[in-house]
Amino acid sequence: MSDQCRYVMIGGFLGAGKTTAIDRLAQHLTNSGQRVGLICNDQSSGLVDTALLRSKGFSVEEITGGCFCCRFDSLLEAAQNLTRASAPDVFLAEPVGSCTDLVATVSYPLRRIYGERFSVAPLSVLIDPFRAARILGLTEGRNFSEKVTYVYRKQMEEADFIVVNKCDMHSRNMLDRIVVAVEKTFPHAKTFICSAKHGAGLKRWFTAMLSEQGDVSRSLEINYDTYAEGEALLGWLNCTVRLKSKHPFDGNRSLVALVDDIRDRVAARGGNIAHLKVTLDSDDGTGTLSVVSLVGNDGKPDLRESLLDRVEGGALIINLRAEADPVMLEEATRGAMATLSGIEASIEHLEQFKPARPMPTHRMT
Ligand SMILES: Nc1nc2c(ncn2[C@@H]2O[C@H](COP(=O)(O)OP(=O)(O)OP(=O)(O)O)[C@@H](O)[C@H]2O)c(=O)[nH]1
Ligand SMILES: [Mg+2]
Repeated sequence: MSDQCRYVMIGGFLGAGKTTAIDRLAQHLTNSGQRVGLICNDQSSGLVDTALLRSKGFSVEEITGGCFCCRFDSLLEAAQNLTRASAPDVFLAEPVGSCTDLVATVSYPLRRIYGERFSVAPLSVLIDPFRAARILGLTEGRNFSEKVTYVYRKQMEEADFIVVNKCDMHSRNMLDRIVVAVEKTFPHAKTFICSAKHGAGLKRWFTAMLSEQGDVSRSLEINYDTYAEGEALLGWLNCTVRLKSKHPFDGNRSLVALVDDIRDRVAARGGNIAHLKVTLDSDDGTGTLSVVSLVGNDGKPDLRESLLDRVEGGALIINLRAEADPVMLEEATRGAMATLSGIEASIEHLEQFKPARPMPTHRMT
């Protein structure tokens, strides 16, 4: 019997639905008797995604302080740790949402150097129809600046599979227009339409992802200066806060209010939110969390996971990514936290920065 494990990477821009899809796929594989190991990734520590996926009972490793391509050895180490802990049949990895050139820097090196250990799945890239429609020129509205859009387009250009997610939020006509535009611009890619959140349209994509091989004959042309400048236009904030209150409060409502407030402050100062996600773990031992996400300045807070009872405190994690000055993101976050009425908030960790230039460990074409 082969010891080869399947390595599946689900990419896509910030907020496209990668973690939601990985949760679904991990559940699907677990239900069919396969063991999964999940790998989250971020430029900094304190990740909402790790907290969310661990709360579902999955084995999760995280790589912080740089993307998979720049921390290739950490990616292998994470896979080894998972192998020791739970011997996964399938690894599900979520790269940073501002990252591209993953085939040349992760998929090929894994195949060429560690091909005996990993059978590498085609690269899937998820897109949010609302954002993609603007970037593809189908709808009007505020876009990210040109260099950020460059990164977004490169993500689609290198994808084997382009997955139009969040189909539950859009008309069939709009989804068809997006698919036509995607197939015209990126004719090499297979397209899928699904709702990771509601579980619609996933079967065909999952089957292809678990059985097909990626196309190794193409190589992405990319200008690393433009890529680095695009990433550096994004501001990043990761923050972990201890909340305490004398009186039990509704953690779900408090998080929704906090997200609304941060969004208003960032928008008022000209920032363009890519994804703002927060989680509150009440530390009551039940493993339940409150998780709220907001995608885009026009987005509404989405309470994706709820605490069942009122709480007296807990660990709050805030991950904010926006096209904005990171110092402003810190001011907006601190300002919003100060208005949490009756709740004492002490910051344990806060980092804000612009992602550094990507310096891949390997680049193979
Ligand atoms: N309506 C709808 N919402 C979705 C769907 N998939 C994901 N979302 C929502 O989109 C938001 C972002 O989802 P995530 O899965 O965190 O996105 P992500 O790509 O992992 O984001 P980053 O890790 O920050 O890059 C959350 O509010 C999700 O609930 C979908 O199919 N339909
Ligand atoms: Mg995610």
